[in-house]
Amino acid sequence: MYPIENASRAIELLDGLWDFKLDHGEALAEHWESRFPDDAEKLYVPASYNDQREDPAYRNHTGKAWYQRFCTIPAFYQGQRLFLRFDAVTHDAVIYLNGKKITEHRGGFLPFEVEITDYVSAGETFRLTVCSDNRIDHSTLPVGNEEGTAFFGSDNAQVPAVQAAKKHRGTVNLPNFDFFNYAGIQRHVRLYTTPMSYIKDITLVPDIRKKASGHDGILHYEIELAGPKCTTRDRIAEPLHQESDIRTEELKLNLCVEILDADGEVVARAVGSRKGTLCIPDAVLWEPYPGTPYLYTVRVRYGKDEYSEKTGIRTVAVEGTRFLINGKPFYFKGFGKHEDFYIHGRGTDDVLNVKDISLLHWIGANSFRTSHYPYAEEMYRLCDEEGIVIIDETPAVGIGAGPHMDPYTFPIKDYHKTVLHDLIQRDKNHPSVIMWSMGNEPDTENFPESAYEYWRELYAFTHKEDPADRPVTFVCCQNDYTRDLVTRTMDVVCINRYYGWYNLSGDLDSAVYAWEQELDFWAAQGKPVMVTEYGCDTLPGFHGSVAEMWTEEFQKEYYRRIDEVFDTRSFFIGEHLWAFADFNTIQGVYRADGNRKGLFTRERRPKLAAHWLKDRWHTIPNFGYKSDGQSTPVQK
Ligand code: GCB
Repeated sequence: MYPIENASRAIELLDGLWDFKLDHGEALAEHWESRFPDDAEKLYVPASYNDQREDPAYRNHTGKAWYQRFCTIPAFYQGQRLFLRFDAVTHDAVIYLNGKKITEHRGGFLPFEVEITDYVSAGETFRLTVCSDNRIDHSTLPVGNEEGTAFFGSDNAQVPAVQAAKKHRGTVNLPNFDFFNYAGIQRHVRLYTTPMSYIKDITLVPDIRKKASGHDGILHYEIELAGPKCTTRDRIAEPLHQESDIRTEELKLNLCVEILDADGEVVARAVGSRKGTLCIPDAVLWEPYPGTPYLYTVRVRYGKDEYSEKTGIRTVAVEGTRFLINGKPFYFKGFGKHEDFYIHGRGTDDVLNVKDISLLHWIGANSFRTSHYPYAEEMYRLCDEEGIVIIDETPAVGIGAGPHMDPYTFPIKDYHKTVLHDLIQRDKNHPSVIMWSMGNEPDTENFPESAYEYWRELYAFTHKEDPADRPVTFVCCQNDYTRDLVTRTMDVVCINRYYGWYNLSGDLDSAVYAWEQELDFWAAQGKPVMVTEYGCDTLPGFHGSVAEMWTEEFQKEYYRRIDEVFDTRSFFIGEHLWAFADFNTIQGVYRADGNRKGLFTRERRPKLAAHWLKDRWHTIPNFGYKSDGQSTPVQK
């Protein structure tokens, strides 16, 4: 659960300056976990380390990087449980406390925590050491290229990068994805407390029950408790009135679940049961902005512990070719995004999040996809409040690294399941999260049967894992869609297409033709279809009287022409442009200071097309757009 502070829980934020040193292979022998090198430098946490110093070694580092700081446990934490929580260390992490390894974690975009109550005492100062590792290969998510991939051509052996890679478990550490491989302690580190008996997890599943006039809100809840059983001495102070749903005398005295409305009034309450259903009469629903993203607070009290979580009452479903929120057909307007900004790279940035949501409102967007990894939890909390809808994506980008790479041979399926499990566990209670994306642009064309087996298994797994059973998808790469067997079986067909840019470059008549052809194919599949990426690199300030590639005029024309096609298809349920803002990538011949497909620059200035888009999107409603026909194929 996201750490919170209240009368029963405290948090020490361990952000700030840490000692830092890149490891070129010496750390193990020199035992940096016990004795940090004297020549360590200072670096800020949370942030990627890559751009914090004027040293190419920082920017291009492959391998381990070490952090250290001292922390003091306040004496008045005596008698509490102590946890260390890392919101994300990219990609892998090993954590040491006073030189002793206490936990490790694989994957750079999801939180992990470790209880340290038995390792330290209140009032004590301890040394916290973190070893992060940014190496990527076929066993990691996101996927890295390995020696033997087509990356270097046929004669790889003498390539310096490959030689260097030999030192690093054989990987060349070049991303098989198009964003800079930022690394380090990129999100908050916290020390937090709970009482000895505590609330470990809360699962909330909303529903709506129609009645003669209006509807009631339904909230199914399940609470996981941990620690020694509470005794009557721990009983919560306020008297409990509702006697129904009481399983045992013990719990009756010690467990209480309440729903509070936005004014803080209790509108539903249950006592004594870890699992149950609460009804909110005439509930106000959570609706995407400019509707009201109304939030209720679920307050759980157990003995001396208390935890509050905000959530919304809303439903999500796919019906025929429609995507329904609260039973109404929703049209996605938005972007694929990145966590990316100057200097701190992928580091948590709440100010930037607020700014980005404000820009989404400004331009009339209602949604985004967390391409290509789960974002910091603060962003989801903000979207709950601001009514922005999220397609929540795992870091499974780059599976299938070329025509000779059968995705089934990638040693990641079990790990991919773990990531899906952890993602759902982290984000399951957010009303803003309305669909899971299992990954981005795997190869589904060269080995269609293998791809089918791989993704269908994960699809079933994801549905089973989500207590709210949201729609599940993955995002399909530009390919021969007639060969692809699996995309058509997803709840929503999500396609990335670059007609007019990477293919049919600059030729918008042909791009429109290609879209029409392809949409005729998808129309026959009877599924809701949306575009999750389409776009063109655009240099701000670069203009032309003729709309040619790279100019601001071309970007506007590209979207204007293609959107006209989307508007004629009733099964087409949304447009996510690529990308929200320009972002940093590995250097390369296709990239001029990163990827420039943003509708906003990296510093968040709108490009010309953004103004055009603003006019378009403010006339397209969230609900009921093209609501005439639904599952009828090809309504041109
Ligand atoms: C894609 C990828 C995205 C890239 C984009 C591009 O298909 O999903 O990560 O940045 O193309 O601009 O090439």
